[in-house]
Amino acid sequence: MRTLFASFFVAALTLSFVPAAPEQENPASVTQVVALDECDPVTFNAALGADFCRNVTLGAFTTLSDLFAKAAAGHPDPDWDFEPDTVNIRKGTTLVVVDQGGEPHTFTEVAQFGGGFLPVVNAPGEVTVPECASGFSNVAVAKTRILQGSQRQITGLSKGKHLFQCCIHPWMRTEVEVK
Ligand SMILES: [Cu+2]
Repeated sequence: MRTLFASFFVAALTLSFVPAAPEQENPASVTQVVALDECDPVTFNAALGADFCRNVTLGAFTTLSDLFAKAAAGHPDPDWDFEPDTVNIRKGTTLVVVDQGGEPHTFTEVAQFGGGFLPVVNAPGEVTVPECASGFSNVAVAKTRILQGSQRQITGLSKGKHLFQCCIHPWMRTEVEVK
């Protein structure tokens, strides 16, 4: 009897033995870029539709006509911005781009910085870059869109320099250097 108990005990021990968890790999590193803007909900939504701009302005905002006027003068509003302007990452790092502004943006890789798809906010004489051509009717552009409060993850960037800009507000630019 004692032997039987002993073998049960051993069996129970064996069954309850949980192999040690495999060694944790280093979690993939993540670097964040934020998209910022100060759209004025009243004037933006009157022109562009309800909920286009969902900014909680807390007193800091730019009206739609001011945004257009600044862009036309060649001095686009600096509150429309990707931060940081330059990012240095190692290969394998995930880039997470978060829209903390009030309106949609795109984070679109381009060969050369240039104009977006809305001539009204391009700098004078600035030509739309091919990667932004046709705006959201182009699936390739639409896929790079980031809505308010959401994020886009970019993985698999090759070593070297990568340029990203917003196809709506083309002065929003970030240069990513992958080592
Ligand atoms: Cu934008």
